[in-house]
Amino acid sequence: SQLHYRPVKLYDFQPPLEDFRSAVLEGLQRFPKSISPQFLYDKRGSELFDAICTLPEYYLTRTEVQLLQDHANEIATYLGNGALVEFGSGSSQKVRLLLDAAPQVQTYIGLDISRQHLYEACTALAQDYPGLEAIALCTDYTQPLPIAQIPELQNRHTIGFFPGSSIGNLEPAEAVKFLQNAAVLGDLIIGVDLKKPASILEPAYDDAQGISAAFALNLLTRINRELGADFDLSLFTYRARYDETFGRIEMQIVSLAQQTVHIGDAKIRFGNGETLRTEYSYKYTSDEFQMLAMAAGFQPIQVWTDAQQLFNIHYLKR
Ligand code: AVI
Repeated sequence: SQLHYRPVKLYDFQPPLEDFRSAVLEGLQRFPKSISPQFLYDKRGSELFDAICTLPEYYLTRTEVQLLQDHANEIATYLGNGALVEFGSGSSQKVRLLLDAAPQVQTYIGLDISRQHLYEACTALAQDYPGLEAIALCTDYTQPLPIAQIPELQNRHTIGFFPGSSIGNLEPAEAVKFLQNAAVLGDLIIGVDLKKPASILEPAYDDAQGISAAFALNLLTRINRELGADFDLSLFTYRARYDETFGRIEMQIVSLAQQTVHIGDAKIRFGNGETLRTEYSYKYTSDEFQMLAMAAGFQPIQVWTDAQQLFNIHYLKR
């Protein structure tokens, strides 16, 4: 059959399995235990995250999508004909709202750690936008970008797009580092979840259907499968709490017993009630986030907010 779209080019800088093993062992030997949220996104994890985005309690996605819809034309005027670079592109759904409003954009580069999910999403995008050059860049976006190895990123006008408030999963110092890396490319359109009462935030991260819990606990399933571990999923539970002092949700897996888990040759002990942090999700007021952006060398020039003051989209000029 005839190809009706340009094939997607894949640049694969996916970190090796060894990095997963050492990160898991290192994180489980720490106190308190913690593992970086990037490892939540295996195939199943990416699917569960997509399910979270449609939950009634998880207001973030629908609010941001509405903001993008309401302001697409204005945002498009900022885009010009630059290449769009999306950080943590996942299913590449939100960027469609920008592409619809900015048909002059000819190149899309999706950046994500989850290779298969990324490639499928970029292919679907290429099929739906036949004129578009879609490029899949599998990499850890918290690290400096391998720009020297990607001709499509060199000597051209690019605009970053970082929706979903994923910046909130980085600690503030890491967030500044990320922003400094992103500024190497150009301006940035970034979604940021606002501070709000715990009564709204906590259900968003611990929903009635238990999808948020399944998303976190899937990390243990992944460790069992990929690293040959023996986590007993019935002996762990999930918890999400808003810490107002730090302005962050803390997501944890909690051990329901004193127990020892094996990962290959390593033995990891858990006390009864001991926690393993899977994620922080920092929340920022508009002013707080703009300070952070300025610390990274950006100049905040526009911010869009919904009527309920739930979510911000910032336009940052480099
Ligand atoms: C991807 N990131 C912005 C989500 C958040 O809201 O912090 C991750 C998430 N984890 C559980 N629910 C959502």
